[in-house]
Parts: sequence; structure tokens; C-alpha cells
Amino acid sequence: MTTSTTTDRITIRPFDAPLGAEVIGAVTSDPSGADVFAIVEALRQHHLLVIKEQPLTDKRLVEIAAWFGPQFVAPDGIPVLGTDEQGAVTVLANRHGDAGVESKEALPFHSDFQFMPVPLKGAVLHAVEVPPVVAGGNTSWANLHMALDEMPPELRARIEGMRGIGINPYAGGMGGAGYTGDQQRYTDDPVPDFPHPLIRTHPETGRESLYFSMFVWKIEGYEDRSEEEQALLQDLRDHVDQDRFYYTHEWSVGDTVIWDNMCTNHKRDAFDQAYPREVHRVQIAGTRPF
Ligand SMILES: O=C(O)CCC(=O)C(=O)O
Ligand SMILES: [Fe+2]
Repeated sequence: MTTSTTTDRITIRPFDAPLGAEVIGAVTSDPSGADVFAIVEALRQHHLLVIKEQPLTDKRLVEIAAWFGPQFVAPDGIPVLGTDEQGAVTVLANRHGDAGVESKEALPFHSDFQFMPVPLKGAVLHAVEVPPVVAGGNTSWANLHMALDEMPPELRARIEGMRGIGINPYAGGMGGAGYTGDQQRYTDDPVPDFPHPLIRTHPETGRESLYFSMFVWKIEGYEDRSEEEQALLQDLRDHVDQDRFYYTHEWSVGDTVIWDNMCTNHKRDAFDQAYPREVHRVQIAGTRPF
């Protein structure tokens, strides 16, 4: 899509990519109702929005996230990304001794909180400090409508009507491969499975998308760890993680990315730990996938 939308103060310019658009104009000050409407509508159309190089306070970040829906803050004790100390904004930082959550390894492609009964509608990330682009740390998002549209029919037939089970990396039951550490809200207790459809319908647009990521490790109805199940999981991984579905963001300080977590996956490259990286994150509550 190449046409831009313009209101009094902002322009939405679609990327030349499978998803995403830039919001051009000042969002640090107060946009009009019409501007906000256009921005919300743009997320529906483009699945990912980027606001470039406008440093925001945490307060403003929370206000911007609220344009898209109520905020999700995990209740204490729920094993998700974050610590019990933080509130509305989750700080992801690679420095030790901070209030932040350590975040330095490459993150494989995933949809946030796919392991929860009600995963996120979306999330907002704001770059406070980032390494130079040559040092890594790019984040990429994939369009899962496209991944479904371009799925070989025989693969689609194998998942039609089926449900996947997401693993919670912050809880027990992963054979020790969980995300532990002082700054993660980890529990050794196993958590229940919450299966979700592998093909889901977007609750706002009615469009179907694939709903599959590295977090999905079991498929309902298959004998656990059977060869057949493993083969299907591998075929889905190979399909969904193709470069042609992705937009890659090279971060600058002050960038804000808002994504629709219902129809996208994302992943982040590793980066040179000589550089500090700090991104602030706000989560938008979702509804049960169907
Ligand atoms: O650090 C990043 O760029 C992405 C982290 C991530 O996966 C998230 O905030 O959901
Ligand atoms: Fe994520």
C-alpha cells in the first residue's frame, strides 16, 4: 500500500514492506480527535506504526498506548515478562542492578503472551537508549495475515480447526530452559495449558491470520512429542519465519513502535553488550482469540 493519509497535523505513510507505516507529525503534544482516530485506524490497516525520533516521557507513552485500548498490567505473581516492582511501564535494559529486565540474547519470533488465556492486543515500545545499528539489536515484525494467505494449501489443511498450546518461558515445565534470573518474574510451578486456534480471526477487521510462533510447542490432538506433531511444528516454523513476511526496524533514540500483537510475530537480534540498550514497554489488553 503506498497512499498516505493526512489529517490537519499528521500523515500516515505506509512502508514499502509487508506491514507497517510511519506516523509523521508531533504526537508529543496533543493531537486532535481526528488525528487519533486516523492513527488507530492506521494500526488496523498496517498492523505496525512507527513514530520516529520523538523522545517521550513514560506518562506520555502510557497516554499514547491508551488510544488503542485499556492497558494490561499483569497481576503480582503471574509469570510474565517484568518484575513485581514495576507498574505501567516495563523497562527492558541490559544493565545489571537496574529496575529493568535483562534483555540481551536474540529473541526468537513470537507473539507476546501467547501462553496466556487472554494474550495482548498489542504493545508499545519506546527507545530510550539503543546501540548503533552496526552493533545489532534490530527488531523485526512479520505479517501473519500474509503468512496465512501465502501458506501452501496442504499445510493449511493440516491446521484447519486445530489449536496450538503456547509455552510460558517464565514458568516451570520447560526442562530448565525457562527465562530465570533475578529480574524475571519466574516461577518453578507448572502453569496450565491455554490452547488457542492456529488460525484466528481478527476481532476488529474480521480477517483471518496464522497464529503461530516459537512459543507454540504442542498441538492439541497429537500424541505429545510424536513424530507427526514435531514435523507439523517444524513445517509451521519454516513457513512463518520467512524474510518476505517481515519489516525490520533499525532503532534510533526516541523511536516508538506500536504493534498489533494479534496478527504479527516479532523477533529481536542479539547485540553487542558493550552498548547499553533500554526500551520502555506498555502493554494493551486483548480479548480471547477465536
Ligand atoms: O527488545 C525488543 O526490541 C523487543 C522485545 C520484545 O519482544 C517485546 O518487548 O515484546
Ligand atoms: Fe515480545
